Amino acid sequence: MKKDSYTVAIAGATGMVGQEMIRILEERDFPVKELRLLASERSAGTELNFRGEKLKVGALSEETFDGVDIGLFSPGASVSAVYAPKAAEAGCIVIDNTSYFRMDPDVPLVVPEVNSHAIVDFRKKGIIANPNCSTIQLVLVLKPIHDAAGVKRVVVSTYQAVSGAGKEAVEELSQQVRDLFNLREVEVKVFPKRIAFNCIPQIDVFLEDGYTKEEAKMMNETKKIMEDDSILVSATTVRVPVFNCHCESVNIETERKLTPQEVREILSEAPGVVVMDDPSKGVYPTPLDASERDEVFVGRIREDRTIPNGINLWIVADNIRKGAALNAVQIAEILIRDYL
Ligand code: NAP
Ligand code: 3JM
Repeated sequence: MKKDSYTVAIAGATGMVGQEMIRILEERDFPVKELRLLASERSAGTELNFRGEKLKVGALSEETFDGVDIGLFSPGASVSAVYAPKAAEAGCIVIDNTSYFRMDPDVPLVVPEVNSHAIVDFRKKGIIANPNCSTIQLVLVLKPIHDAAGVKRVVVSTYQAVSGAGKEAVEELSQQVRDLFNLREVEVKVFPKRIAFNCIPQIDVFLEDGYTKEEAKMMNETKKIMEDDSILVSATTVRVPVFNCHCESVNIETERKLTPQEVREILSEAPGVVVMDDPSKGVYPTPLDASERDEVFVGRIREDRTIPNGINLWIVADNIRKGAALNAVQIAEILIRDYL
């Protein structure tokens, strides 16, 4: 059903990810015929801007997806679990940002620069999953290294921004900082501990094996996207008091040796990746460099001298953009270009 323009719904439109989706659809001139904005009952009736027009937000609970071509979902995992299949049933192709469907073998898990060919499997359930933000920026860098030298093992530690935990989490960091500077009592609601001037080695819930669910997502999703279960991945995920952009310190062991210069060359050709690596001039990426940018930035590329074929590097990306909303819209662009 090739069309000139499409009816698009955003479920979770008032959230951090949903609002970025609205901006990205507009910025990239996605062929939208009609945009339906949906959230919970709480924000039904509020208005958001799209292409200079005010659009009213509706309640997802009452929504039918008849006539909707593409649904961009980020209303939380338990809500997607219920509404994504309903939407798909009505003929809407769902691109879901939550963790709920990611490991379903009948749902493709897609990062366009890495495995866009997997999109075809949307035909199985009408759902395409968008990976976790920390996974997306990792695989964009791992894939070209894997193609060049075979990745055997990855040890990754993350430094994740509060924006990844939603709008209330962003407000919690601001409020705690204001309260601390005004000698007021600090309230802890969203995060398990105070986040202002702190680091929390817990993202999402703990599993029985001592890992967190966020760590499990990174380890499992990386193998699925790279289509290689032999890659060993060990992750530690940490929330830090940064507003936007996730950072990752990554140790990579490869089958064949690569020098840091070869890695720089490989990554400078990689789609969606920018090498920012000149330590003698103080050049390396930080969250302030990557915020509101589409690309994934890499620096601090150096040899791990403790093993024969090891590389250490540092990855930074805008977790709300490439880590969520942009990746979803890129999937939608390929969907309409190649499959509809
Ligand atoms: P957020 O800022 O807290 O926004 C949550 C959104 O979901 C709001 O629009 C909210 O509407 C809506 N919502 C909540 N409960 C709902 C319900 N029962 N029915 C309909 N809508 C409901 O969170 P966010 O940062 O945008 O993230 C939203 C979700 O996206 C996360 O839970 C996660 O699953 C996913 N996510 C994915 C990535 C990724 O890596 N791909 C990154 C971040 C988040 P109201 O305004 O009405 O409350
Ligand atoms: C990022 O409703 C929920 O439990 C959502 C929790 C969540 C997720 C998730 O599991 O979908 C918050 C922030 C993610 C994610 O991308 O995995």
